[in-house]
Amino acid sequence: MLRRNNFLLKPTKRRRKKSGRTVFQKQNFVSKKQELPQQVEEEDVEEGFSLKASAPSHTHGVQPLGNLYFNPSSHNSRNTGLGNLQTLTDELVLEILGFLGGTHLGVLSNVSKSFYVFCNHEPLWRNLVLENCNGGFLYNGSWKSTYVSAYKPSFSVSNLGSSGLKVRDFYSDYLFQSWLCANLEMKPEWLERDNIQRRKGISVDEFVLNFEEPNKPVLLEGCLDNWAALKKWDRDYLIKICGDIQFSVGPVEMKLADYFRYSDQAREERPLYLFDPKFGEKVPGLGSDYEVPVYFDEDLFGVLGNERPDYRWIIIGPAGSGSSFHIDPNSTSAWNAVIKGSKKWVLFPPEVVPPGVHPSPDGAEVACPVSIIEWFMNFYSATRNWEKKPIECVCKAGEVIFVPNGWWHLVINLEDSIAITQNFVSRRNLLNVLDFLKRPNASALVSGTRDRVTLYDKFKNTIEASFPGTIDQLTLEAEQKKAQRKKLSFWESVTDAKAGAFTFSF
Ligand SMILES: O=C(O)CCC(=O)C(=O)O
Repeated sequence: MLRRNNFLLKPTKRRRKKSGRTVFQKQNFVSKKQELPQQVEEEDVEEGFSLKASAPSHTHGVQPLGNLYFNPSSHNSRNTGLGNLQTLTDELVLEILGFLGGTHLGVLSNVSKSFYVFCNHEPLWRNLVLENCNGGFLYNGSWKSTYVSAYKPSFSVSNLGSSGLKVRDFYSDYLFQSWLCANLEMKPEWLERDNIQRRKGISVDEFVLNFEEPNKPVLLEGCLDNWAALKKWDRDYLIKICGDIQFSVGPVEMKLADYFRYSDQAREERPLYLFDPKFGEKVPGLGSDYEVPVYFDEDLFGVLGNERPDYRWIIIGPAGSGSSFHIDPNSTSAWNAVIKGSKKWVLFPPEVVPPGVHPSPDGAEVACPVSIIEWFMNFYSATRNWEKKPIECVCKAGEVIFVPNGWWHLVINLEDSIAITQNFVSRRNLLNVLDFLKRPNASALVSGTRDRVTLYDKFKNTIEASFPGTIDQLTLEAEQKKAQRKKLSFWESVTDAKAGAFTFSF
């Protein structure tokens, strides 16, 4: 994960700038619940960012580093309060504090204003809770107060977390950006572009010909109309049917009621996301409330029965939660159906790596911005002038998006959302999947199964036994297509050369 050290909110046309450093005044960020300060001019508001209605009015007083230049004394209490540690970057200070337990963090927060701010950094307390409580926590307005009420129940938690002290003259881009990303509304211009193809009532053949075969995304409307889930799945129903069953939520397991308690209150940059691949086995009633849309009926991994890699997930999360850029596992394609809420999608074709995303050469790891909102702030506008623009849309309840194999995608929930997604292998991507499974670094690449290395042989042999001759037939067809493409590009090259020669001789 990358976090930009310098504050990189786009300073486009912003006039308050000194000494080349980006300057942000908190007044430029307009909270719905806050009155606009008098001195904020209208253009600033239009070009600026809006804060969520629920955003706390300050983050212990932390200001972006550029604002230091407005301070006549040039005094940064971040440094004075850290003593000899002031030469360390903010990330390093936080990394060191991450080794401490809750008691020591609490004690250290009393040493100076600076330690107060650092030691109250919510992600430190989040880690402590997630490492120690393993899902047995009841979220209590902030991570610090959740920790304290779980481990120091005799303490009063009313003065903890975001309602704490406000420190003067503390400047840090890192801490400011972390607060900003947790509290920023999606800008309307990030949601405007809607260039995905939409279809309603098309036949399976049309879907295969126009979208699956050419590996293009499409948004399908009206194909969930018979899903019971669409009518039944509200919060009360889900809590009732799921009872005490625990679901995967990031690194922990949680009961649904406890997760909703968390997601109702959480205001953070990367909200925990409920993403469970075993929901159908855990609560069979959930599995029977939906059926696979007819376009995705063929799923060849099905030949492996219970030994297939994870393939279906229930996904629940609040506004701001989502999935940062990735390509789906094992070269599968996917569909994602929204049951409640709505999701903003940004997709790039396999040959275009999204800006700000850095896959390792073997594809096993991807470095990307710390959060989805940070990607929008720092990289989204770069795609405006790209020739190969991303495919984008907002997928609403009752709609399904087809995500072809190999496509990069990012998803952010625009409101509390519930969705089902399934990854699948049809004849159109069987050869891709087999190629992927037999890569030399399969043990690092293959996911959702313990059989990372043996999966290739197992899958290939079972397909051959179940559908004899299919792999050979698909291989032959692929070779024929390749030869045809080569022929075409020969004629294209002749035409190009001619055109070039013509231009030259003119
Ligand atoms: O957050 C989501 O709904 C998207 C999930 C996703 O991208 C995936 O399952 O690959």
